[in-house]
Amino acid sequence: MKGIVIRSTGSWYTVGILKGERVERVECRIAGLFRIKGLNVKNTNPFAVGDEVEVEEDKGDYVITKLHERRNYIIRRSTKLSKQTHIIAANIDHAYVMATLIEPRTSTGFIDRFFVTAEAYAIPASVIFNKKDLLELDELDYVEQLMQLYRNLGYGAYLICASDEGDVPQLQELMQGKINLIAGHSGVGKSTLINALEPSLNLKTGEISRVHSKGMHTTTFAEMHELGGGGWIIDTPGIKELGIVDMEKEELSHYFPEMRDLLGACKYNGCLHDREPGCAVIAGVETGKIALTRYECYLQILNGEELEKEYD
Ligand SMILES: Nc1nc2c(ncn2[C@@H]2O[C@H](COP(=O)(O)OP(=O)(O)OP(=O)(O)O)[C@@H](O)[C@H]2O)c(=O)[nH]1
Ligand SMILES: [Mg+2]
Ligand SMILES: [Zn+2]
Repeated sequence: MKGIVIRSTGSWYTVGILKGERVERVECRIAGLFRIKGLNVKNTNPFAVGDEVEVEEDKGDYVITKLHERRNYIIRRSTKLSKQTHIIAANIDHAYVMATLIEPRTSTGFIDRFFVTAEAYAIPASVIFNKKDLLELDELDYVEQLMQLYRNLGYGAYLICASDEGDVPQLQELMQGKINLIAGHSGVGKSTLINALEPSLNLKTGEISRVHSKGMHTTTFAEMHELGGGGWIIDTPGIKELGIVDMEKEELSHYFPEMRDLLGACKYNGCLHDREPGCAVIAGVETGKIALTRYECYLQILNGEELEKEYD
């Protein structure tokens, strides 16, 4: 039977099997990792939410026996400097990163890294700025500017208050009929938004720590939830960082849409747009065509510990 991984706790997987219009849920174990084709042992989770799998029944037990090829996925380094990787979710139609200016603070670098990761598999992506109600006028201006920047790059950008019913229908419409992923730091309001989209889910939400202004890691497993109007949304546990993986230095600029268009114009083949003379990207930053925050994030990823140093 073919199914889709709806929830993964690490040792048990809930797989949804389509029975006509209905999705039947079965609890599965794995048949023995090394007998399953197509698994990458560097991943901390052999199966991710969204994976399409084959399930067999064995004396009342359900066992996953095969992983179908992934159409795409969002992956990150498990911890800083770790060689292990973690697939956040697979087979996604639209990837949303939720960001907040305060309680907790999300940096533009985090948003940019998320978009780079989505670009690598050409997954349409958007940013949802949440907790609009907490923002002062100058902060609202700043968010508007960021939203304009991201829209100009081809991403969706929304500003909402997840607890305000009026803000939800626009997202409901966008998410209909698709497999949607929502990721972000702990406490930004991912589960709160999903509850607003689908109140019957009644997902657990958590307070923000007064001391650190950060979330308390309330959601602990990624899980896919069915939307009433059709489609799915994948709630994920809050993540601190988004280490970029599976990417070489020369590839990186291809995942910045504003750089992609200029790449042929650099003087040197294999220009990394760092300090090279005649670099069209650096010229683009100087004329303001490329936002400085975006370029700075590019350099951080390029020169950080994240990418394999194949060309050094
Ligand atoms: N003021 C305000 N608070 C919000 C809003 N959205 C969510 N919150 C609050 O933020 C806190 C964290 O919300 P959660 O939905 O648990 O956050 P999360 O992103 O799911 O966090 P993790 O599961 O830990 O990753 C809760 O106390 C929510 O009530 C909002 O738009 N405005
Ligand atoms: Mg949550
Ligand atoms: Zn260049």
